[in-house]
Amino acid sequence: MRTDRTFTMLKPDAVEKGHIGAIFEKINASGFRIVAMKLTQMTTADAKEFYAVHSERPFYGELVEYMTRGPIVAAILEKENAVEDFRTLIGATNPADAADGTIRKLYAASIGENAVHGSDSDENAAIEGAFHFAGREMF
Ligand code: 3AN
Repeated sequence: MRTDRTFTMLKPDAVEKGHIGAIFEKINASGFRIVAMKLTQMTTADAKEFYAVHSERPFYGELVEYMTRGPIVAAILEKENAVEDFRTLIGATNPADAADGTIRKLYAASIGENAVHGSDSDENAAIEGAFHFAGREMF
């Protein structure tokens, strides 16, 4: 399995607020290469499947509603140590705990609406990338 790729989504709040350009500028400046990218909107079924691991959590319904309310930017990013380095770049799940200069510190409003997703393992990066992209959309 590749260990040099991660998967990200700029979530509906980040897209609504017009942060796509600023966030990708940080992603590029941090040395990630864009392997795949698109503006898309998840259906309720898509979001339920994508976040199935959280189905027993109290925030699951709210999370599915939030993630389907508008378009997202889905992307696959490549860099050595991509998963860990991207998690460092985005910062803690709760923006109140995120380090200065991280994407969530700069652009996220709350733990629920936290602007950006980053895969938490190489295995999930591959699963999540394949969820959103066909092979011919990866470069
Ligand atoms: P991360 O996105 O940092 O990997 P996860 O996987 O624990 O965090 O959570 C997935 C998503 O679920 C978060 N990005 C956030 O939108 C939402 N979420 C997580 N924890 C909470 C919470 N306590 N209350 C509301 N939403 C949450």
